[in-house]
Amino acid sequence: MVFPTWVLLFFSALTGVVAGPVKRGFSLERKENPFYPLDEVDKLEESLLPRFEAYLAKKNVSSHGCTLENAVKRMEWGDLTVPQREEYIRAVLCLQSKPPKSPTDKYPGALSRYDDFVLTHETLAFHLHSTPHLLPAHRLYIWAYEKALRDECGYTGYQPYWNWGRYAADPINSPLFNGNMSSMGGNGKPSNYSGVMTMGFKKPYDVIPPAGGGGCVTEGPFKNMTISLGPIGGVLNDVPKNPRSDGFGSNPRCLRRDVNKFSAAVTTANYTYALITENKDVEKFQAVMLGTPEKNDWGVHMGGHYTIGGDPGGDFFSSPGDPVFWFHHGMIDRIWWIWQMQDPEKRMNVVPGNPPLDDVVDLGWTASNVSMWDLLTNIGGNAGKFCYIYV
Ligand SMILES: *[C@@H]1O[C@H](CO)[C@@H](O)[C@H](O)[C@H]1NC(C)=O
Ligand SMILES: *[C@@H]1O[C@H](CO)[C@@H](O)[C@H](O)[C@H]1NC(C)=O
Ligand SMILES: *[C@@H]1O[C@H](CO)[C@@H](O)[C@H](O)[C@H]1NC(C)=O
Ligand SMILES: *[C@@H]1O[C@H](CO)[C@@H](O)[C@H](O)[C@H]1NC(C)=O
Ligand SMILES: *[C@@H]1O[C@H](CO)[C@@H](O)[C@H](O)[C@H]1NC(C)=O
Ligand SMILES: *[C@@H]1O[C@H](CO)[C@@H](O)[C@H](O)[C@H]1NC(C)=O
Ligand SMILES: [Cu+2]
Repeated sequence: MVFPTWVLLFFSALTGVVAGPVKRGFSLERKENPFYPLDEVDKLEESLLPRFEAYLAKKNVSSHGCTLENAVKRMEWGDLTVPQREEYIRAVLCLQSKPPKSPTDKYPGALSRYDDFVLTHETLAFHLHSTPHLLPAHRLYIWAYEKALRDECGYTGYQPYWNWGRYAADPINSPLFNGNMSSMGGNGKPSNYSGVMTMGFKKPYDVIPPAGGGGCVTEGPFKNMTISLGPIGGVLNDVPKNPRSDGFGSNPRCLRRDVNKFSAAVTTANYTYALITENKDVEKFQAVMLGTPEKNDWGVHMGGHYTIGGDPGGDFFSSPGDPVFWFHHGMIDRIWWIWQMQDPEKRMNVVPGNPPLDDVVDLGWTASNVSMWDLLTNIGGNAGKFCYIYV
């Protein structure tokens, strides 16, 4: 059968079989969100993918099998459908209802499997936050939590993240904090706390000003959540003291928050973009992210924690006790990846502080020990068990 030329052209256009090589770059295939157009960080991420893809193409993936194409997708909370958000919330509540695996005689304050994770962050706080470990240890920590949600509570999705900039102008009315049953819970009730001092910063950053909340969260799926461990660091002055001096005793109390616009203002997309693009070495990137008192700059890490505030969110040791912690550190993990993609040849294998080759990240009962050097890539790290991207 002979077809006229236009039929052949039409057919080839339909199937994509056109003359010459077809370049097929990897794409995130983000769905457009009518409420939140892509910001400059999202666009930067997209624009760096071809570079990262070219870098990965030179690597031998047969030892772990992870590629950009088969990596799972961690999504922004607001890009999940409402049923997907509800499924995630159910899994968190499930983890909070399971018995702990940590030894209860030693840590009577750990009342649930969820608390096991909080306890890890408390007992290993200095190990997890040491200069070389901060980024890789939190990467492992989030992954282990995601795995527990999936393996122990039947969750079928992946850990969502919080793109701070999306909600910075009005965090209380965001899908994350609006207090409805598909949010991560609302603001705290009004309380009389007078603000929280910060160390080393000048006005107006010398204090986290009260933002109208600070009391118990009374709306949303976590309104009945019991906080038990801690406080250890302590932020609000009227949180009952833990019965044990190490903070590992049982101290049942409500989840408190002060969803704070003032703090969120230093997490708009332009701050994150500047952090990622202006700090070429990893020491600088990590330091600026964590805050620079000399420049009176809180940095996005503190900015995000202080947007949640309260108890235990405001306590350095116990902050994972607020279930939004995982979203915040997901975003930290995401921007580390975006920072790496700018120059993958140089940045995929560096951490600050020059740790030894046998350095190990130890999460206690939360995960097996892993070489710190095997935690630096989300594509094939942790012996291939890391295989995810942020979309
Ligand atoms: C890739 O890695 C696998 C497994 O580690 C090894 O058997 C294979 O020889 C490597 N291939 C190349 C081209 O280096
Ligand atoms: C809760 O808030 C989200 C985000 O604004 C919205 O999509 C959802 O429909 C709300 N749910 C209810 C029950 O109002
Ligand atoms: C705040 O303090 C005022 C005056 O001391 C008191 O009347 C009020 O009950 C307090 N409110 C809360 C929520 O503690
Ligand atoms: C909280 O507990 C009360 C009393 O047991 C119950 O009626 C309510 O449904 C619970 N709400 C949530 C969101 O867990
Ligand atoms: C980000 O934008 C805000 C508002 O326009 C501005 O005040 C702030 O200085 C900017 N920050 C950076 C790091 O450019
Ligand atoms: C994990 O690493 C720590 C620190 O290096 C070590 O003390 C501990 O014994 C290791 N645990 C296991 C199970 O290997
Ligand atoms: Cu931490």
